[in-house]
Amino acid sequence: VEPPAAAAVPQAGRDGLVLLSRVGVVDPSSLDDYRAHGGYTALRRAFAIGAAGVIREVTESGLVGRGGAAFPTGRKWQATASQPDRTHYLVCNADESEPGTFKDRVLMEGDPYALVEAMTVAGFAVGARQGYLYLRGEYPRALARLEHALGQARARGLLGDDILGQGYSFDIEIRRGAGAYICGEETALFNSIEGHRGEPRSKPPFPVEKGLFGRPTAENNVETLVNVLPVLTMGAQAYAAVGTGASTGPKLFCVSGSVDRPGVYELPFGATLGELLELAGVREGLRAVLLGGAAGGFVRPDELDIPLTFEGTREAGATLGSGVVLAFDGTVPLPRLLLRIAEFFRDESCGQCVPCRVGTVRQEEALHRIAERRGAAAEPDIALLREVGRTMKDASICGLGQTAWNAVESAIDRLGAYE
Ligand code: L3W
Ligand code: SF4
Repeated sequence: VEPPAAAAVPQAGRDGLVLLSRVGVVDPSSLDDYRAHGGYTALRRAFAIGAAGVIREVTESGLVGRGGAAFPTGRKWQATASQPDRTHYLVCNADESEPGTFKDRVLMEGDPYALVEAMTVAGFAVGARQGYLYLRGEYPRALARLEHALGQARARGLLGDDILGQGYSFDIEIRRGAGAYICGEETALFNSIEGHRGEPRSKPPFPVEKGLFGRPTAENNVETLVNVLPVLTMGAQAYAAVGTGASTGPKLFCVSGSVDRPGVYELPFGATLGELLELAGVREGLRAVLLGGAAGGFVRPDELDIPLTFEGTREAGATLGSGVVLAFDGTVPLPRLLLRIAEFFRDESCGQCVPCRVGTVRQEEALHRIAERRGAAAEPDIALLREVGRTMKDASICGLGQTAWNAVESAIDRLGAYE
């Protein structure tokens, strides 16, 4: 399903928008227009305060990763920058593939120069001369706009040797994914760039120490990188004043399903799930909300006061993930939906480790059996699902296997899916 074009993204109003402030306003093909809307102010500030100054600001801003795991960005950059190896890399993870996620697409299509500028700032901070942008293969419009932006930036001395005469050289290469969800896992992505099978590596060592081509690498999600621009232009303190103490700054949410106005919404961390759904025009008869995508979990309609923060969702036993909010009304058959999620994980498992390769198959088989029996005598299969789910969570190598049972578990425990 095509997500809405950038210009058509419904928003609560432009006032107060930070990450989406230029989307639908700026001409995404024009570097001059980008500059006229505040572009390249952050890079100039980065050069003025130096790499250590940038890392200090990012650390003090409280910015954490927006790909789902919420790791502190300043800590990741500091750890990469401080590695003795002389070659460092910066990688942007733009392989946006979590079902229900389309925020990075909107940013890349609507404001491509922002990502180019943010990657340049990040490369400068971590001491990289080369950056890679790993782009989801199914995003041709983002590809065209980013390629054009890279060409313009090179032609105007904003990429390449001696950027802005500051003695820093950096360039960005785009690599396209080929449709595998697992290549969004950070180390599978390295393998893919290196020309190997897209299989995750065991961690540690973490990428900050041994990443792309075995070198220290900072890998960040698109939205995380774009947040660095307001951190530098607003200053760390002003940025940290947005949101809550533990989840600072603005956040993009991808709202879809049984709502009248699906799209990407920007809100400060701390708004409730109910407030967000209200903005999107939630329909009558809401049955469940899938929060965090297929790797996340379901919440009930009586839980809409959950604050949309990392700590708030954790306390509620849910997960914010990358910001997916999928609403389902009573017309959606829950067993069929769970089967679709299970099929997805079985299909996308890379097959490298047994708990996930076998577990995702067993999970799907059990859900099929339950669906065929239409609820009768589901207990033995639910017990099997729990055992398989626990094994996948505890023993899988990467996040795919570790989260493949989350949605099914929450549907059973929170929604009473098979009662
Ligand atoms: C240095 C340490 N670095 C951790 C780094 C690590 C990585 C980041 C997070 O993602 C999430 C899941 C779902 N020294 C470190 C360190 N790091 N300890 O921090 O690491 P980790 O391992 O906690 O998580 P992860 O495997 O990178 C798991 C989400 O990803 N997910 C899918 C997301 C899909 C999208 C999308 O389509 N755009 O984001 C599936 O599981 O929410 O929480 O960089 O190296 N000691
Ligand atoms: Fe591959 Fe699944 Fe193991 Fe991850 S958990 S390495 S996707 S088999």
